[in-house]
Amino acid sequence: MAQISKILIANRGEIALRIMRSAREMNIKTVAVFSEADRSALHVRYADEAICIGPAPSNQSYLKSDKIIEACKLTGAQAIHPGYGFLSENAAFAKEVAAAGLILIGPTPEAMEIMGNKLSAKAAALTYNIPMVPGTEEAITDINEAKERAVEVGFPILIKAAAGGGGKGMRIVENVADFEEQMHLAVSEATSAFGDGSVFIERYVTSPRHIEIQVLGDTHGNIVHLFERECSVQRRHQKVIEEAPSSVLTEEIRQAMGKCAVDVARSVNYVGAGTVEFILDENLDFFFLEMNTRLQVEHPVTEMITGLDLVKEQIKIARGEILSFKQEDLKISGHAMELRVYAEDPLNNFLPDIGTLQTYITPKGNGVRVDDGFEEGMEIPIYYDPMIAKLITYGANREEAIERMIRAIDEYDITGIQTTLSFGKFVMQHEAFTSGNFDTHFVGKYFNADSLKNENEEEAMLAALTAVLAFKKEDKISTAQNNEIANNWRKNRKKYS
Ligand code: MV4
Repeated sequence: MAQISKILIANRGEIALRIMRSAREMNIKTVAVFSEADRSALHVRYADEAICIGPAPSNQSYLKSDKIIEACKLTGAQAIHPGYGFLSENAAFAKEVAAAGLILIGPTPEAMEIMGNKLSAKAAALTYNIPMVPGTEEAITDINEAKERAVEVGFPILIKAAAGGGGKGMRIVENVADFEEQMHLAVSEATSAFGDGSVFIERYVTSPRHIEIQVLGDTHGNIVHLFERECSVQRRHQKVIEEAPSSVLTEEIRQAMGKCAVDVARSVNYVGAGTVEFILDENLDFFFLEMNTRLQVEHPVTEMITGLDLVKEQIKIARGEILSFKQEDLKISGHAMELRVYAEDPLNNFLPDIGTLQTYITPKGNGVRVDDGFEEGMEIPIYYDPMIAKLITYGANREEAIERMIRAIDEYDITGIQTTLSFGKFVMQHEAFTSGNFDTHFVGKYFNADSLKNENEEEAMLAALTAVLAFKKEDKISTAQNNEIANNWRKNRKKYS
């Protein structure tokens, strides 16, 4: 057993705060690291100690492994929690941490290396009978052989970079005539992007759903899965809405997918929290894609339906504890939905919208959780990922989780920057989403800026109407009258616009 009385959180924003809260509940001291741009950040104020590790740019601060390890030695932190992003899946960092005699709250460097390369991930998974998309299991070395295999597999196919991931380094090839040119482009792209030109091919599953399984492994060989999350509502490979459980999985598919996820984890003796990614086709057949060796952004929806605190589980595993539950002890209860709130303008192609939070009031009440790292008056720094919060709602069933999400979005009051809240409401109210009949093409298929313009116009007009009525102090009107006026406006809105 390892004694961990102080943890350094090598991250920032909402995830740093979220990790610190669990540590505090375990009476573990926390150390924040921060860049000069984050000097007044909430995670710095919340931690028991805080160390500035450099200038704003990530490669001069949050990615500086030597500074992070130095901060541990300076404060006496025995362990590091990397969060997600930054160094969380960096095997070299994991090795440096071990060499410094410190504990990384995460998997082994070996597991990170194997799963960080899509071909070695597939090779590991092949030691178990894991369903994979037909294609090649080795890097392409002979273009004519590859072309033959592509014809066998059937177009359209995907050319994927072995060192890629999360959608980076993927090319769709519609027919054999385009194959050679696309292959050369894919290899040169992978070489320049990842320093590794290895590519492989797979049949392109054209309208998949993106389903991932959370796994937990301890240092005694116990591995369990904590059911699935559905992450199909994505924009250019950036997840925007995640939910647990999925609206389409049957109990049978859930068990089969869960077993595959545990087998993939076992193939690398996985320790800690990890996520095994699958795609599900229209026939509800699923295929292994890749494994993420970190705690993911969307882990809260799994926490809500299982009642577990995944960060506490990670810390217990890092201390050498045995998982306190077996697979049969784990059950799904209720339904959880997460909306990532980005400082991006959905009316301007989701471009980052930097600025100051003039107003920042979070929704509250039954079944609402907000994981965020900002408060009113703070500036959104330009240096980092523009996600400012995760809005999570929980209900007895999917309908209630959706209703709560809509109510919470309406209550969330942010001014000074544009956010993806209105986009989230659009999704929650769209029939394809509410019916569960959607896939990874949802955003491309159903969303455009006009979808929000009407909504925004209506809200602006209602705000103006309400202001006029409120201004005419002598007209004491009831809510019912106000609603009637608003409804009339809605019905006759063409006269106003
Ligand atoms: C695929 C696929 C369809 N067919 N592989 C996306 C990132 C990484 N997790 C792997 N991904 C996919 N791999 C085959 N053979 C569909 C996805 C995919 C996706 C692809 C394009 C646009 C959005 C997507 C969202 C999730 C998954």
